[in-house]
Amino acid sequence: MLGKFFRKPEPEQSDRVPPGQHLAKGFPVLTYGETPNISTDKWELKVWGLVKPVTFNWSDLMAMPQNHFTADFHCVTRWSKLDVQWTGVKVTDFMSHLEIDPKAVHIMEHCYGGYTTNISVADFLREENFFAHTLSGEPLSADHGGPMRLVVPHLYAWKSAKWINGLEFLDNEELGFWERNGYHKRGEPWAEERYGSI
Ligand SMILES: Nc1nc2c(c(=O)[nH]1)N[C@H]1C(S)=C(S)[C@@H](COP(=O)(O)O)O[C@H]1N2
Ligand SMILES: [Mo]
Repeated sequence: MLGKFFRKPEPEQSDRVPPGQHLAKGFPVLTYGETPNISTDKWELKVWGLVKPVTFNWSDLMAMPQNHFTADFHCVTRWSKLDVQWTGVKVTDFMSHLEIDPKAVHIMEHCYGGYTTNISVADFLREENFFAHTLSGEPLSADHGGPMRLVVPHLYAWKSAKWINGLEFLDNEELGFWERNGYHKRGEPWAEERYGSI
């Protein structure tokens, strides 16, 4: 698998590449199904379930503090990309606008196009997670999840929902698309949580 699409990590990078992963050349696109085309003036993010329901639009997100992020990206199909440069809104800043029922312990991420993926509130509420609208200084392209995606650097990238449009707060763990199809409920790359037990 090394060669055209992958390269071996430099020694100083190797402790940042999880077991069983290779560094990708470029930034591959990994999408199941069609790529939705959503303009910023149509884009919305709804929250519902065990939370006070609210709908955010593009200007709501732009009015929140904007930050630059450098994050490593690990796809379960065994490619990783280090130091991806993004701009967007920290999940913790976004969450300060929500009134969450304390019974909420899990979240289903929903996307334009119907993709879903589940995450615990604890994994979601980490300081390093963010909503991204800019990649390497350019507006995030549709194939990488533009206009807005989630990035959860500490889990396999299938948890980083592209074209995100909903967060459903739950009192129990439900499974998203890949999780129902044999992938791990949590997906921690350093523990190689690739596949579920069923
Ligand atoms: N809506 C949606 N989000 C998604 C996916 C998808 O198919 N649909 N693929 C996931 C997977 S498996 C990976 S590895 C990353 C890929 O992001 P990229 O295409 O920007 O590299 O997006 C994740 N988020
Ligand atoms: Mo992936």
